[in-house]
Amino acid sequence: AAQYDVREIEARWQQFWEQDGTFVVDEHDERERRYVCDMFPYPSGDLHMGHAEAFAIGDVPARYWRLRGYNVLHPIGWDSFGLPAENAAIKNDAHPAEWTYTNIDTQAASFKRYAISTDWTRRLHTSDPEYYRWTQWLFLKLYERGLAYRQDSPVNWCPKDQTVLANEQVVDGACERCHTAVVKKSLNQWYFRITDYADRLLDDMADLAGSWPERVLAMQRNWIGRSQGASVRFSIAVAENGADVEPVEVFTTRPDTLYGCTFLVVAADAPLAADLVTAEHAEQLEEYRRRLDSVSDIERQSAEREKTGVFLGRYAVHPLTGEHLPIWASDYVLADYGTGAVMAVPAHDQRDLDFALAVDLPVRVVVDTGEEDPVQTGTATTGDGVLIDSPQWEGLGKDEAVARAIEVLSGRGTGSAATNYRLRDWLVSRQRFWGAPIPIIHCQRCGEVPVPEEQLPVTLPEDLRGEQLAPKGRSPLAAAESWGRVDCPDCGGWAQRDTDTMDTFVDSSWYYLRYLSPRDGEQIFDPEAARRWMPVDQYVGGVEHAILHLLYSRFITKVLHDMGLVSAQEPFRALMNQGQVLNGGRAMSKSLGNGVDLGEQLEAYGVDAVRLTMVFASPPEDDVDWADVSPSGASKFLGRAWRLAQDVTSEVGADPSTGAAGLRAVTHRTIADAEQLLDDQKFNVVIARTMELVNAVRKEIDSGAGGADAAVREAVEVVAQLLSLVAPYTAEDMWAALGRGASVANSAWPRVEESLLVQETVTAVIQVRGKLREKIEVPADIDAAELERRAVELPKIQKYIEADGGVRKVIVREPKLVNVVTG
Ligand code: ANZ
Ligand code: ZN
Repeated sequence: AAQYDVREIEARWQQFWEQDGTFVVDEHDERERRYVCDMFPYPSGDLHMGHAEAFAIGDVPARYWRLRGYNVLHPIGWDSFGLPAENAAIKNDAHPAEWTYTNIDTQAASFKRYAISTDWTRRLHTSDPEYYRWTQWLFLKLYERGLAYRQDSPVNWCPKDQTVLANEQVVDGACERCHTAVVKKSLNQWYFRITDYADRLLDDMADLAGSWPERVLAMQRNWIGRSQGASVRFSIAVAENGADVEPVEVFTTRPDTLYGCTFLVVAADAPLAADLVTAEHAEQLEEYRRRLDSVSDIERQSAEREKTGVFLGRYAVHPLTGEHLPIWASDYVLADYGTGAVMAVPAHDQRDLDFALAVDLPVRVVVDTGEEDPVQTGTATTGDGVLIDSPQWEGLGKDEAVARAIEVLSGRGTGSAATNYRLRDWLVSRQRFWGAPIPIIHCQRCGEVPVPEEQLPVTLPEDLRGEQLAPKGRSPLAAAESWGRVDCPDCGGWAQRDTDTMDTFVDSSWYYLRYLSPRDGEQIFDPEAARRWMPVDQYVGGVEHAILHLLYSRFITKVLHDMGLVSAQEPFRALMNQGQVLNGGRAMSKSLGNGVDLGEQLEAYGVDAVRLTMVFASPPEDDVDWADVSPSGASKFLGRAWRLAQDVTSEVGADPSTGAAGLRAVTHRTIADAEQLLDDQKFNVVIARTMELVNAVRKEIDSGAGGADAAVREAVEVVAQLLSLVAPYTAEDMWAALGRGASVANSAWPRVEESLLVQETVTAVIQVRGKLREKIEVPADIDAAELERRAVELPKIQKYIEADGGVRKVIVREPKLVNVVTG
């Protein structure tokens, strides 16, 4: 008998799909479209188990929709700019492109073997000049619209590595890599004005509810952090020397507690603190600020951190009572949130209370919450209650009091309703080499001048390598003097290219649009194609991108929408976060030594078995523990399925209604359930049901009419189609063995014969006055009302009821008993 030879099958079908162009999209195909997009990989080494899981999962909807008759786009590309390539180049005295494109080739070969249903003609790499040309074009469009700007801002700086560090790279005030104390340094940086889109980014999430994981939406909501409240202006009491100081604005979510404000606190590191401090206190502030440089924002806001601060020697005037309130500086107030200043209400805000108790400032209760006195307990009373000792809004609850306070303040011109966001503008410049150069020219005479569009792309110099790329306090591009020196596009005078490159999150914020016309030399993407394909119907990727990548992509899509280039307001209609692949209950890591090599798994069990194992292990969003699964079991199952196709002897097109009715019922119930399960993304259960069907067919072949039964053919064809979603090699080979040719991937999803979906029934007993009078067959899931209706309507029961003097009461115990009480 024929053998299930995985290696031979893989080689044969991989070649077939490539030559056949099975997954190449026909743009003229006017069937309804579906766009499935996987978060594209970063080319670090070969594919790993995490890729194997994510791409196996993403391929299920792509292949399913293809079978359902949609014109499906499922592209692939590489997110190929970024630091690892640069570090490898420094170490190996090479150019980052060498490492990058070698790894891409390796991964591409693995992807082809892994048999993802991808249109390879659309492949892209963000580090190709023909791609980053458009990343630069996008930058220029944002610049034109006032959405890209430059500003001096404090950044974390490692003096040893001579580079900017992200907040996450600062650990206990030191560089995560070399443990040198990190300093704050002011650098001129490029930003994208994503804060202009904060409201839209928040409000449009309503359309994503239900089709994005709720936790991702919650994380985005929290990151944007919109709070509603008031801004309140405090004038500054005139000092003895008569110096006039600007009023201080604060943002508060609780203007109702204004009468409880007993002091003001400003961020010690904000310019405001330096503006406010009097000469006598200046030195203390300076000393306090020096200590602050090495503390992260996260530590500063931690509730556990001991509260410290310095008095600035100045007083604010309470806008309603005229009382003089001392102004302090502290590190628990952040410089870049709100206005960098707070009205402290120690009775009702814990951090303010901790501070008041630490430096001995008064506490005034203005909300009666029924809780104990905050000074006694050390716990601020934050619960809901009734406002007290607050003349204009005494007796009101919180929401009414907030509204009333805003009204009063507005009336006096000392405050107004205000909205504040946690979201900051997006810092996009990097002093690194392997990224898209920022397409701006700095001219001595004209200032910032955009590179004219026809001069794009501004390509990276090819002659820098090794040590020349190492960070030296400025971008490595600054060392490429001949590259940087240009004539000003405006005045022709002496000018210099911007030497920073863009954050790689810019590259990945729009790649799903480039897939639509990846070779377009005239425009960033074809707006007509975007009209046809956008938004992406199913986006698949890890939850580690829940905030930044998704937020940036949503932002850029909205900008492109505003430019009239894409009608969609949101890039991704539905999002699926696959779980992680663990080994022994823990993430795979070098230090634990529990890594599993994908290549070895594929060698040992074959592609289909690994893919099937990934999908079968759990629902897509759950983790897969490789220590708990059985790829060898998967491989045996696939062999069993494959042999069914070898055993079918009936003709193609044989009428299944002539075959075994029992098997047909199983087949059609399986198809109907699979449709539902696929819609609900319970892919693992689809596989379980396929296994049951395989068992049923085997039993039929071995005990019934054997492989000649037309119902057996029908069932095995369905098995091949279901398996094609996760085990494409085996499925194609079965389909061919069944005489159906190629390709199962483009066959038509089987139609369910409703008449074969026999419902499960039970026998219900009907009594009149406790005596058994009738039995009927009813669906097992019938409800009480329906069962009563069917019972009472029966002519025989009607007769008994009439004879007994009518219905007094009906007792129903669905689905099995109805008792009619008469008389
Ligand atoms: C008075 C008050 C009374 C406050 C009260 C709270 C409770 P969210 O909701 O996160 O926006 N705040 C304002 N700016 C701040 C800054 N730069 N650093 C640290 N804290 C700041 O928080 C808004 C509240 O956080 C504001 O409302 C302010 O304290 C504080 F019973 O004002 B509140
Ligand atoms: Zn100029």
